[in-house]
Amino acid sequence: KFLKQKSVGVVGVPFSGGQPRDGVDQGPLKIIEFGLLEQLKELDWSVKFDGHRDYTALKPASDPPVGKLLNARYVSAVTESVATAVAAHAKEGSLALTLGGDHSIALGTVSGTMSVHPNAGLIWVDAHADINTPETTESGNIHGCPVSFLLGIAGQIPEFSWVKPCLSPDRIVYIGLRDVDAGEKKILREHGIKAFSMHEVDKYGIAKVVDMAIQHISPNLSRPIHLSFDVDALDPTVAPSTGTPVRGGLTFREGHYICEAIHETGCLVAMDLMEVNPSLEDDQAVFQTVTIGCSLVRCAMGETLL
Ligand code: B3U
Ligand code: MN
Ligand code: MN
Repeated sequence: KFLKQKSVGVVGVPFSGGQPRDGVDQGPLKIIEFGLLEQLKELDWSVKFDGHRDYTALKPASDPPVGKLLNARYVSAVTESVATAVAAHAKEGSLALTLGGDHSIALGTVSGTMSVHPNAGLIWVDAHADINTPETTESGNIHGCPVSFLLGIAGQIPEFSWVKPCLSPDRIVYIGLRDVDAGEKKILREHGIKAFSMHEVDKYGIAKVVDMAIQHISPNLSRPIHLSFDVDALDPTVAPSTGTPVRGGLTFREGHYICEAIHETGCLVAMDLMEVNPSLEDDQAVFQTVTIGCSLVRCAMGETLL
């Protein structure tokens, strides 16, 4: 409906600067290695992939904290480049699929999507709200902050001057939350942001939750949808290899159901798969996490059970 052709532009972002743990930059390489591109071709997508990006040239020689924010200059440069890459795919009428890397990257992906589809709705599937401001963040890790930048509530940070507020509080919805900082809860409340935590998933069931979430950000399927999927939304028993696992997450089927239902809307224009860290846990855990990542993407892009 909002795409010009059944074509996907894949952006591989081997970047970990939005958080302290090494290895999440290897996520996109592992996912591609496991055959995701071939799997998407099987589903009749025409696939464009120019290889993983190399951001070493963007790394500043010195990147001292900006207030509490860590690696601010590096994160800013990388996410600006991601925004350009995603926007280019979107302009051509292709679906933009970004493989991370840590979730700070979504500052770029969502900016890129919104530059072409300015009224798009954002579905953020995550254990965390990632909506800390430079003021409220306790960790200083920017992967906990991208949503505040997108909403324009992060204040003026000169290092991020390229970021334009491109999201309104009524065009984002969360699914899967269970580890939200006190400051973030306050922001969610004050801005009236719709969020389905694991409590609501338990209460209503995943089908009803996804239905309400879609209806909220794309009433009667009137708006394009950007799906930003953090694998830590899944329970650590099904996706163990991620930097900040939190117990009590989405089951294997709940994660897939979200992607299947979003595919059925016909409104998906962009997807992020973030926070797969192949250096955490053992080989079997990495295999589980990478394969579930691939199958979530396939389901969002049209794979069905029957
Ligand atoms: N809210 C905390 C923790 C966190 C956010 N995202 C992840 N962890 N993955 C923070 O650091 O802002
Ligand atoms: Mn996240
Ligand atoms: Mn998370």
